[in-house]
Amino acid sequence: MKSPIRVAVTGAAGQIGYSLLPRIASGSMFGPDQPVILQLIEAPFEKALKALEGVAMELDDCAFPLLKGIVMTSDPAVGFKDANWCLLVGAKPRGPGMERADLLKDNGKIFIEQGKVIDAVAAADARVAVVGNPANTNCMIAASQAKRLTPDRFTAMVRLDQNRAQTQLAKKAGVDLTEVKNIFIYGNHSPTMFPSFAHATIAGQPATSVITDSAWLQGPFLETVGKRGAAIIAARGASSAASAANALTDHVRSLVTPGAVHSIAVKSNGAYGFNPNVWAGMPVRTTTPGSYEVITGYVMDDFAKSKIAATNKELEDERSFVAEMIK
Ligand code: NAX
Repeated sequence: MKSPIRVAVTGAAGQIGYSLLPRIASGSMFGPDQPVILQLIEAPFEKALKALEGVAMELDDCAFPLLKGIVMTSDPAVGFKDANWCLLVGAKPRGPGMERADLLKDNGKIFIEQGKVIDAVAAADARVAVVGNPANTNCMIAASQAKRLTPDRFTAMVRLDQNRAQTQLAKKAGVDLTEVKNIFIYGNHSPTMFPSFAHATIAGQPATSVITDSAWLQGPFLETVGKRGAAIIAARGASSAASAANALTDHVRSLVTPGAVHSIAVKSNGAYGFNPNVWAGMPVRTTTPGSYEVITGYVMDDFAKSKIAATNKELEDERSFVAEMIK
C-alpha cells in the first residue's frame, strides 16, 4: 500500500466540494491504489463550518477504503500543512450589483493569503489547482505570493470548457465522444475562451473536414461552449457543480498521468501570443506526475489569432485590476 497523500480542498462545503470530495476519496482522482487524507478548509463562518461537519459525516458513511483521515478547519495554515495537492475551489461569489473589478479585488485578498500560506506550509512537491473564479487571475495572484514554489506549480482549470467542447463536437458530428481528440482551450475561463476546433480531430480526421459547417464552428459552437455556465444556471437555478467537480478530477488525473495531453491554464511564457504575465489556457503534455510541458507549434489562422487576442486582452485587463495587490 502506498503512503497517503494530503489533499487540501478549499470551499469544501460548497456545491462543487460536495460532488468533488467523494471522487477524491474513491480513487477517481489519484488512482485506485493511492490513499488520501482530506484537509478540508472552509470560510470562518458558523454556517459553513457546520455544513462541513455534515459533509465529513457523509464521507465517513461512505466507508471509502482509501480515505485515511479528514481534517476540518477554517485556518489555512492548518488546512494546507504538508499538502501535496491544494485544490482552491472556494471563492466569493459575485453579489448583486457588484462590479467585476470588485469581485477581482475581493477574491484577490483570499488568493493572496492562500498563496502565501501554501508557499510557507505545503509539502515540497505541492501542486495547486484553482477553480474559484475568476480562476486564471486568482491563480496568477496566488502564484505571485510564492517564493519557494515555482509558477509552474500553479494551474487553473479550463478542463470543464474542454469537456464541454468535446461533447458539442461529438454531437454535431454524430460520433462517439471518444472519437473527438485534441480539442484544446486557449485563454481565460470566461466566455472569451477559445476552443481551437481547427486542431481537433474526429475519428482521426481534421474536425473541420468532418464538420464542414464553418459558420457553426465559428458561431453557435463557440457560443454554446463559452456561455454554457450561464445556460446551466438558467436551467438549474444553480451553477455547474457535478460537471465542475468531474472536470477538476480530470484536470488532476491528467496532470498525474505521464503522456496525457490536455488543457490547463498555466503561466503563459508568451506562447501563442499570450502576455507572459498572465495565466492562460494552453495545450499541455504531462511529463512526470504533476509536471507538464506546453505543446507549442499549433499554427493559428487569422480567426484563431483574433480570438486569442481578445481573450488575452481580457486576462491583461484582469491583471491590471489587481496590479496593486501583486506588487
Ligand atoms: P459555493 O458558493 O457553493 O461554494 C463555495 C464555498 O467556498 C462556500 O462553502 C464558501 O463558504 C467557501 N469559501 C468562501 N471563501 C472561502 C475561503 N476564503 N476559504 C475557504 N472557503 C471559502 O460555490 P461552488 O458552486 O462550489 O463554486 C466554487 C467556485 O468555483 C466559484 O468561484 C465558481 O465561480 C467557480 N467555478 C469555476 C469553474 C471553472 O471551470 N473554473 C466552473 C464551475 C464554477 O462556476
